[in-house]
Amino acid sequence: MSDRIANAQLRGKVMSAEEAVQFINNGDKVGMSGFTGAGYPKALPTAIAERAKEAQAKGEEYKIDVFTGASTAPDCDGVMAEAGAINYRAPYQSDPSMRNAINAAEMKYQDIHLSHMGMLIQQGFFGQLDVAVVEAVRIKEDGAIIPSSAVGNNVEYLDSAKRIIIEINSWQSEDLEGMHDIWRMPLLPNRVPVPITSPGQRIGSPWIDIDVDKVVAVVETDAPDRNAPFKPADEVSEKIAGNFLDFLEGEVAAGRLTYDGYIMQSGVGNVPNAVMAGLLDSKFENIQAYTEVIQDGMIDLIDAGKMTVASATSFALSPEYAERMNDEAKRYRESIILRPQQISNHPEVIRRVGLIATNGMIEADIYGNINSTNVSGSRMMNGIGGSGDFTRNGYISSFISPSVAKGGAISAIVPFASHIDHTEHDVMVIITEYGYADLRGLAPRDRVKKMISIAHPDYRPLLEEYYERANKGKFHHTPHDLATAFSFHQNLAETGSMKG
Ligand code: 0RQ
Repeated sequence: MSDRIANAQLRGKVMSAEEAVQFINNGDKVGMSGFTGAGYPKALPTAIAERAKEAQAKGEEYKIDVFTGASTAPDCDGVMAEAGAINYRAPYQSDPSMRNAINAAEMKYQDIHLSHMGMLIQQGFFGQLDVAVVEAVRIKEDGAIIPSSAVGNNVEYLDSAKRIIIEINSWQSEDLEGMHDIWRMPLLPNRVPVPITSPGQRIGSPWIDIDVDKVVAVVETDAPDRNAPFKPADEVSEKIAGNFLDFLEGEVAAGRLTYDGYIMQSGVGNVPNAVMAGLLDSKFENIQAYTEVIQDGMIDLIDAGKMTVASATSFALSPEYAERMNDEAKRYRESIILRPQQISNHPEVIRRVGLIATNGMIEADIYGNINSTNVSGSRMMNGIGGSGDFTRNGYISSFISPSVAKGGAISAIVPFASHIDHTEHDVMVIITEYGYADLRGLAPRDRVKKMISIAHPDYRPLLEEYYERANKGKFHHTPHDLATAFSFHQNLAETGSMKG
């Protein structure tokens, strides 16, 4: 294993996670690697959880603030949340235990645009970062590190932290070396343009330079990234994929897109993964991705010769595909680039390359406002993730979702979104299994009919009734009846179904 640690000074820092956790104190601000179940530290989170439990048993407090790239996994966010080890967490999570702790106010959570997080740390808005805990594939002779299956905010955390702990994970393929493209964004007032003009362009180095003297511990691990497998596509997700393709075909017919060179961004989830499966049999060729995560569907597109390049900040692969990536990283690194998330999600590059953004949603309202995060306005699901970065700046922004959730008890189309992450100004197209609502160029009142047409048939009469009622009011630009605008959500709370 130590042949993965080529720097002599850092070889002298190898210790167990139990020893290394002594460098993380109560109240510390800790920046961790990790993005959508990839590249997160495998040993320190459990050691942190154990330390918190020991402190609690003695009636002492041990809680830390944790910043990551995005979500991690049960052996990272899960163990720390279950042990009550976290005071504050940002910028994104999707762990069931952590979600429960957040919604029970047992810990604080701030849901932050993913492109902002590293920058906010560097600019000092959170105070001094104490420790960076970063997983790497190997340490070079000069101490620079090769990141593993995610880059996330590693650069900003390593640059900003007082102390550094590196986890060297021998499960991660050494052939990932060469896949990363590390470029540092200078801080204000020294900003420069990000010199990326197409998704496949490399602008930096394949390693991260670090201040070797800040490294207090190196911990060796051998554990897989733990991502949940995707649900197999069902009839509904296949229909959504079909409607998404119809939409793309319409863009080709209108001369706004060609079959050659569509640039995609895709959110994580079962439905986005099914949409990518739909593209496999489509007429689209030479697809490129400028996105934040590489999911199974993109690997299939690369293997089929349909996708030429995928630029992202991490993998979000099922266990089967993660093993395949480990075996064949040498081949895949020809067509995959992993960048810092400040760059993978950078508004300037997103606008320049002209991508089509496609993300999941919790609900949309009849005017096209989108709730991505809070069920019934208050219950945090995951977070906004990168959906805001891409929706606001994409050439076209789209949202895809089944028309109902929880066996039909919840409609994805509601009178008024109970929380708004993406406003009507940013949202262009919404797609369900019943078709797509193209909202471009439409005034609010003209959007309503299109939105109701993609709602589940059971909910269409209820939405029509609401709109009629809303129109009895005095003002008609965006008609609402505030007394009943949340009646769907109230019904759900009172009866268990939005139908009432
Ligand atoms: O719950 O798993 O208990 O059955 O949400 O829903 O339909 O499988 O869809 O996997 O695409 O997730 C919005 C959560 C959709 C996701 C959301 C319940 C539903 C199910 C999953 P179960 P589906 P998806 C890239 C960009 C925000 C972040 C983002 C998300 C579970 O897309 O988190 O886009 N997006 N980031 O039953 C109650 C509703 C519901 C609902 C769905 N209206 N009310 N529950 N569900 N709609 C990623 C990153 O940035 C890292």
